[in-house]
Amino acid sequence: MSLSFRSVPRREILAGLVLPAVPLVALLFHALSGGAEPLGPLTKRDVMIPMRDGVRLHTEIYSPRKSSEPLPILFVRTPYGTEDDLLGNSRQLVTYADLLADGYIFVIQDIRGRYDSEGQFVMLRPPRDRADANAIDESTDAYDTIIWLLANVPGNNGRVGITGISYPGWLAEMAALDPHPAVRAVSEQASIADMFLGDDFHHNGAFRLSYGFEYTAMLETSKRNYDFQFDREDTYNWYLQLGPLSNVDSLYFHGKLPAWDDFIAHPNYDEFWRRQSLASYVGSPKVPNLNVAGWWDQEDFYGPMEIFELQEKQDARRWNFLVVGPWNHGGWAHGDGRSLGPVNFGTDTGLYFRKQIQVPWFAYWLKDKGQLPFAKAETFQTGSNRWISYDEWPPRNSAPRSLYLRENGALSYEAPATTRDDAFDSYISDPANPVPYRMRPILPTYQGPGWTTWLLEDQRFLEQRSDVAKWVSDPLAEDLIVAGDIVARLFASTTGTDSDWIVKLIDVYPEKNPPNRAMDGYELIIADEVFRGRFRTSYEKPEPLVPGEVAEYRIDLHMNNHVFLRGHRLMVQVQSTWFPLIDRNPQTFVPNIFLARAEDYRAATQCIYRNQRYPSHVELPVVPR
Ligand code: PG9
Repeated sequence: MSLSFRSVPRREILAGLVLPAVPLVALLFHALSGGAEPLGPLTKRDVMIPMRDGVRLHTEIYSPRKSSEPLPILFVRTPYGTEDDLLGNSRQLVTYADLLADGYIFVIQDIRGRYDSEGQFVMLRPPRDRADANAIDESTDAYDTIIWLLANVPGNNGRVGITGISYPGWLAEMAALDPHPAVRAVSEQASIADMFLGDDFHHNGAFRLSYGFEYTAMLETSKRNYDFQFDREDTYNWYLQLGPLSNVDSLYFHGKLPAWDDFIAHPNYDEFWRRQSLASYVGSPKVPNLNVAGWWDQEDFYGPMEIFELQEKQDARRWNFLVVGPWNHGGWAHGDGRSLGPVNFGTDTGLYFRKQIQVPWFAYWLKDKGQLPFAKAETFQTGSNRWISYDEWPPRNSAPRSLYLRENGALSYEAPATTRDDAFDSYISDPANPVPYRMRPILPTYQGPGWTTWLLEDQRFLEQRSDVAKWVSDPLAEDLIVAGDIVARLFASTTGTDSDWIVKLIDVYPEKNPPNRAMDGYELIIADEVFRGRFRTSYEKPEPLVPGEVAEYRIDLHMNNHVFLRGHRLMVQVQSTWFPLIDRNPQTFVPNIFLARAEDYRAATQCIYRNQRYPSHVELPVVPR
């Protein structure tokens, strides 16, 4: 027998009316639960739950019919709809199949203003003003829902776990800021933490054009997801022909999409971004929190790492946990996780996470069962391809070691000795011909597999570009283990008055790679980031760069856990466009790039220095062997 579903039509609180079991989903569950059916079919209820201000939120409740004991509630909130299949059951049941097979009442809810919920949607609604007793936010909506669930869902054990991936992960984190006492565990997974500094909309102040544009259109055109209709296949061309960013509103959005209006109104790190940033709210965890991230997350890697770090500063109760695996955005939630793009990890990382980490972790807090699966952090070390459990993250035993950009395209542990002013490499960055961030054609973000694996694309596709500078090490004589924060220190000048700097740290496979010939000579990104030069001294008050003057840029390439294997080489690439992932920097300082004119976009000559005074390098957190 298998877990199966009984479906009821969507209406306000329906009692008793139960349709026949749904065979398709039942079969799927049968497979996912290994054929066991401890809990019988699930009953679905579709309800509208009133919040404190009278707004009602559409909520689906799936309860096992055969449990011998009261069960905890697993609660997910979402702006993307409950994703009902043709038979009316949420596809999210499959995402959480391993957990549900362990025995939970599953609840999924449309947030305010989305899909079948009432009220108004606000993109990443900031926490309420506590001085206003009538104010609401995502935290109060979670709280009010839980009050209702505890009173109205039979068979619950009085405990609630909240989880979600990405926007739903952020919603879980918001619920955890001010949790209802019944919330005993939260797992934010790929939550955003700061949309100006590191997540979907900007990185270090550089605007993520394709994502920012397409996501805003998707969420704010209608209550239901909407796909912007491009008139051609390759969006690289579309975005280039768009011209300056100001054309977005004049040609397409016409001031009707609030999130886009906010991008224009807040080009710098002001109160708007600070109010939204989790750094303003997250401190000591109020409930146990399992933070989950993927090394190749193309959307929100910064968020979960930042939340873990913020909570780690005040974690006296040891309620702060971290799991990072070799995944793209949300990749831990489906499939076996044995490979990503062309990279094979030799083990089922996704299954391991779902069965060996997520299930026991929630069972420990919500059912008083078993043991915690690890103490503080468990991260997958790529290269050696194994899970490592840590009492502390980043690990204490790593120490920074500098890898210098040198003459003739070399990378070396030895700092440059030359004092020559002309010891630099240079390239021309032309906004009229920006470097594509992945191989073209670049389909719309959510179309095809391109977006979800672009971070793993072979960087040799850029070989012919003269505007990508690169430096390569000799083949490694022994394995190089890197665990912790990787930081680039770039000394650079431009002939313009503003500039972007993109740095990539790449693992170069041997020309002949016998374990997997498909990876011969492959150039795999391990760490990367963009920095918008105008914010060099302050994100609040950008300043023009002085043409020709060398400036230092500290660019955090973020945490990692990777072994560069013997025989591999390291490569650093630097470029100034990454299009249309990042909007083109005009390279002429203007107060607000969203209002730049076509004539502000100009080519500039970029110089990356490598002498005694300006020793550009990358700091690697090296673990002794
Ligand atoms: N990366 C998506 C997102 C999260 C939060 C705000 C905006 C976008 C997501 O996958 O949900």
